[in-house]
Amino acid sequence: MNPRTTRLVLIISAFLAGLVLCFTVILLISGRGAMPIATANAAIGGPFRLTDQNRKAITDQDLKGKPFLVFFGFTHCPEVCPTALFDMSEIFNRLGPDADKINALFVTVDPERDTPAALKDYLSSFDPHLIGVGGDSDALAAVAKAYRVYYKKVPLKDGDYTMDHTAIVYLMDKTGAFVAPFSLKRRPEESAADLRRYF
Ligand SMILES: [Cu+2]
Repeated sequence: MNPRTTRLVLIISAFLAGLVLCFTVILLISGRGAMPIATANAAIGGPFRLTDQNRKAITDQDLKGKPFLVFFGFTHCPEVCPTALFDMSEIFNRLGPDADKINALFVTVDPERDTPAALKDYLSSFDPHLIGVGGDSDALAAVAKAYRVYYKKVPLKDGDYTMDHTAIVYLMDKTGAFVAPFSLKRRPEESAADLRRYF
């Protein structure tokens, strides 16, 4: 090959190599975008067996047929939990009679202090659709693991303690499958409209 042909061949090969690289990157990106999310969805939630604020057993099977929200927290929480429960109450208020088409669980990560009676008393300040849920430490550990929730007891100076915990509201569909984290940082009307899509 003369130098000119060699140069041309090199340029064409470089172009083709670039094209292949480009397609590979596109495939990788689209693959990356779709698969891990689907895997993550499948990994959040699942069967559980807990007790509600009226000391009645509640399982994932009881929730089938309606979408539900799940939030983990504790009644002694200074700010995050009461704010989230207040926001959820506002959404239920906007849903009106449709609030019966959805469930919302407040799962305590502090079973030591949050007895069913304590949960019931605490939730009386919020919308009655909120279900307070608890269980022994094993049942709690299992449900927290299923929802990828972190919680930890943190001692305070005065001998008291507080709880660190994940503060994500999970939206689950009527089959119990994870949809997405549910944002409370918007107007309650918007949140209510978003929920109606899953009835
Ligand atoms: Cu909290």
